Amino acid sequence: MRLPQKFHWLLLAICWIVGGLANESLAADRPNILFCIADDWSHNHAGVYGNTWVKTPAFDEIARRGLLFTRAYTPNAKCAPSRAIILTGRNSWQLEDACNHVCNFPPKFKSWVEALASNGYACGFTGKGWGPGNAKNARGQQRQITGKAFAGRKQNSGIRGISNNNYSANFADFLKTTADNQPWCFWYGTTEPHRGYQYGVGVAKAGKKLSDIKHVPAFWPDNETVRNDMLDYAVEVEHYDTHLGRILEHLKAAGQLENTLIVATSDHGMPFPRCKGQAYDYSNHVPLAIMWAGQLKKPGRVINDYVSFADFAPTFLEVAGLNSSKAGMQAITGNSLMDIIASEKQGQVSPQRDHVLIGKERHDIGRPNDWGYPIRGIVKNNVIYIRNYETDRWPAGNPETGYLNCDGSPTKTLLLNGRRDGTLVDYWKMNFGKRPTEELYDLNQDPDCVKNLATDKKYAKLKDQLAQEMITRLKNQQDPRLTGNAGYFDTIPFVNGGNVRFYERYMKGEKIRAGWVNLSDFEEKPLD
Ligand SMILES: [Ca+2]
Repeated sequence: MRLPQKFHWLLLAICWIVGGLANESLAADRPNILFCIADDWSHNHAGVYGNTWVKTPAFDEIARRGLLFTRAYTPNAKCAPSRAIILTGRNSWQLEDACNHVCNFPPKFKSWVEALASNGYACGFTGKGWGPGNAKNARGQQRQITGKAFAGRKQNSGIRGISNNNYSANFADFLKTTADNQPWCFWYGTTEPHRGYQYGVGVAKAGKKLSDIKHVPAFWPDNETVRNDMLDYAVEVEHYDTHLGRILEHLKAAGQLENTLIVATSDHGMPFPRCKGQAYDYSNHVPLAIMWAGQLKKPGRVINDYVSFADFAPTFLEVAGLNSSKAGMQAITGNSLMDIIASEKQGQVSPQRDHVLIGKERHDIGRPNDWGYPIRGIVKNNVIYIRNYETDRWPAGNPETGYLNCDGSPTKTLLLNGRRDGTLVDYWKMNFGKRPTEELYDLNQDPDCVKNLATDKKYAKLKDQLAQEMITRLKNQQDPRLTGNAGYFDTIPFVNGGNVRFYERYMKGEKIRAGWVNLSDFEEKPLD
């Protein structure tokens, strides 16, 4: 039976009204999401972890009123791939081009921010979102992959190397644009403590002392240069924390603290040799605190579960009442953290969260053919197992092209000069030298990962178990490197045209800019 035309209109009107009411009540129930991400901040470098030379009162407050995670890891310790994992809930080896640094972000991988934006959330960001690289949709238009940019407010920190983005004021601007009953998500992304730094500012301006540092990682010499470099990094971490504190104040003033899920972390570890861009504990292990004042039971819990950056996307979808297919996203590999948030337990909350997978392909260029340095690894029971797949390549990049996968720094310069004059050759080897196929570190005894146990017979069984578990899990995740297409990642285009085929062009004498390293980082001749 055909309904008369006017009944069609009536039915449609009823649907609009009921649908609108349903959306509104859903909106009122859905929390806001505040995602706070520093750029290159290592695990343990916050007061609440017991650190004495990095002051982080805002992060500490989030942990005290929420949850502090002791085993949070990014699977890939470089800006673009790490952020791609956060945005999609998939590991970097499951993200095609977005596995690599400076890439095209495939349009097929929708981000949770885009999913929330198309499901009633107001979504904004300030500072660093995803990148470096291109994130365009299938029609070639710029995506709002971390939301709409808020960048109008500027300030001068008085410290060279710190951005003039007044992050917290930009957040306040965003908050003013949101409607009363509309949930929102905001991505607060600093460019601190990414380099460069103003050398000596920690001592000269921030009142720090070289003796404040209780432990210099065993893979660097303990001297004034390194300690200054670490304190200058601390000043930039504190800049992130200062704006985090102001953002919390804005939330309190707006009466929105209770209904906001706050996640505070970093994309990966510190921008120092053998840290950022590698796959050791200082590379992938990051600070993480989560607070949801209105919902958390037993705040102040310390969580020892292994959690991965792939777990964020499903968490945010769950609190927004979505799943990956409803959200229009690709299948998600991570597991929502809501079981931990809703629990009253501390320590190990979920027995299944007993490991994380880590790995990388190409980060910065500078090797022949724009090749990467492929690694996969697993962290379990405080042991890291690492497999290096192309051991003829240089882990931090070729010496004659400036070791481009290690940002220029006073510590890097010190180590490079120490090889040249023969005083720090062993340190240089740890930070820049070629590596064996397998590495195994016991984090209980050796948190700095300097004593490789992979050839120690006592650990042979454990090493084989970890290797087998890693391989099985990666195959289940269809990692091309483990499923017969290992060379795939080296074929992905590097999208900064000025630096494509850097090695070949530089070796032919072309002067190419590589602003993130120092001119003195380039060795005069190849070292092998
Ligand atoms: Ca970074």
